[in-house]
Amino acid sequence: MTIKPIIILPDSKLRLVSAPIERVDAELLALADDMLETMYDAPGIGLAAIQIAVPRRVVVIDLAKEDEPLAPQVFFNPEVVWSSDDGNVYEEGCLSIPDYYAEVERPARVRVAYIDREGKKAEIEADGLLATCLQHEIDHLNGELFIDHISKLKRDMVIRKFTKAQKTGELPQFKREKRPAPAPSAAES
Ligand code: K1U
Ligand code: ZN
Repeated sequence: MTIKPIIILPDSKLRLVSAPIERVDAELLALADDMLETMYDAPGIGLAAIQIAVPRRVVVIDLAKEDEPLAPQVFFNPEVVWSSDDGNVYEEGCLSIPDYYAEVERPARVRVAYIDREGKKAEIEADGLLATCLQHEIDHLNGELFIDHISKLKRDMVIRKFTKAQKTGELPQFKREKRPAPAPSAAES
C-alpha cells in the first residue's frame, strides 16, 4: 500500500468526470488500498480516486472515531438512486481544499447503489455524516466540489486564495491530529 499525493485546488483534474469501472480486479483493489492509506495519513474521513489524480469511479470512507477500530468502506461506481426531500446542514471540509470549511445543505438521507469489493452489486441507505460524505465523494466523481454548493462570492474568494498560494508555493495545511497508526497484525509482530 502506498500513500499518494493529494491534488489541491486549482488543479484542473478535480473538474474531470471520472470513468466507471468495468470489473473489480486486483489493480482496482490495490487502488482502493492506496486510497485508504492516503486518507488515513491525511487524515480524512473520505477520498475519491480523482483526488490522487486517478479519474476512476472509486470512493473510500471510514467514519470510525479515533478510539474505535478502523472501519474502511469501499464503493465502486457509487450512484445516488434515491434522496430524501428533507435536508441536513453539515460543515464540510475537503482534502483537496485544505483548511477551508463551509456549511453545505444536502439531502438528509440517500440510498446509494454501488459495486462492492467482491464485485457484487450492493445498496446502502445512509443518513447523518455517512449520507453527507457519500454525496461529497460522489460529487468528486462528477468533477464537483463542495464549494460549488456555497455562494459564488465565497467560492471565487477560495479559488483566488488557492490560485495565489499555488503561485507563491505556500499551501494551507490541515492542523488536525493524525489518527493513530493501527497496531501491527500478529503476522507482523
Ligand atoms: O473528500 C474529501 O476531500 C475528504 C473529506 C470528506 C468530508 C468531510 C466532511 C464532510 C464531507 C466529506 C475529509 O475527510 S475533510 C477532513 C475531515 O473532515 C476530517 C479529518 C480528520 C478527522 C475528522 C474529519
Ligand atoms: Zn473533497
